[in-house]
Amino acid sequence: MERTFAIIKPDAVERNVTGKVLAMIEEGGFKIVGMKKIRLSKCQAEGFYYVHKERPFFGDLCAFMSRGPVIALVLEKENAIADWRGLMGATNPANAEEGTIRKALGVSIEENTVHGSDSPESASYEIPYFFNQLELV
Ligand code: IDP
Repeated sequence: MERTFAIIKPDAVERNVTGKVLAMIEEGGFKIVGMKKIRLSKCQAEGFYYVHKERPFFGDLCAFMSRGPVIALVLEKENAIADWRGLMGATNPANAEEGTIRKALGVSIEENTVHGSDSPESASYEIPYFFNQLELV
């Protein structure tokens, strides 16, 4: 079993499609082992996305991620990291395949509905950024 970290981003929470995303997660065979609704400060978003700090969209991305509540999740499954990236779809919803969350619900390359760890190293940073051991069941 492998764990990955996911976020349902502010665009999805604002549009009341949280339940649709959670349904796709469960239908995809993932177990939700941690879940919380929180609102990040700009500073917390910057800490979460520090690997992107040199990219031109970093400021806009952190403003977007802190503009409203998000759902933070830890998902468990065999091959969870790669399978969750597959279910999310391409970063730009315009390029995402049928059946993916970003194809179904994404708005733009920035407001693309979901986040997922891209490697075991990322998951090891991102899971404890949001959850302590007692919150993972
Ligand atoms: P990923 O979320 O598919 O792994 P990354 O390249 O790691 O994509 O980018 C992180 C997040 O930054 C994306 O999910 C998206 O919200 C935002 N982003 C990526 N590229 C752009 C861009 O060109 N313009 C604006 N926002 C972007």
